[in-house]
Amino acid sequence: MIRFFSIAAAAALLSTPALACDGFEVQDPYARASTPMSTSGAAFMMMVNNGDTDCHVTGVRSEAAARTELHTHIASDDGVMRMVHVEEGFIVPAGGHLALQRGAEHVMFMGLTAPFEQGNLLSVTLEFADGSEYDVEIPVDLERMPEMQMQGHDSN
Ligand SMILES: [Cu+2]
Repeated sequence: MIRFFSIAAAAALLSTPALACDGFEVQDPYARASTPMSTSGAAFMMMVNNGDTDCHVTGVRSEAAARTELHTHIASDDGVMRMVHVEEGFIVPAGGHLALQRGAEHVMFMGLTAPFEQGNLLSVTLEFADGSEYDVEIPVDLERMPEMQMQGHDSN
């Protein structure tokens, strides 16, 4: 029995494409726009790193918009939250995760090629510092409520 399982495990490893950041996965992604007329939108997700090295997400691209960027929110001196492009990218720590959520880190779509409609799937590619990539299909979910810890404030 033990031999059977180890052969199965080896086969599973061989069928996985070689990636430097091979412990990376995206869980529970969704995208939304504020209104049907919006020309921009955002995507949120849990980035999980099951590997033993940090994953450095340096960029993102998609056909869904003219420009797609990694964004976060920062508080300016007067306390107002503003979105900024995070040019250095996101670090997903080894054995850890990074939550992209409303009011914090997110994927930003600017100049939508088509309005976000409920149930649409957006093809998005995440780019890593080592040159590898991760493709994810992100469903548009306009009805999704912000996470509980955001206390109902929708800053997007
Ligand atoms: Cu943004």
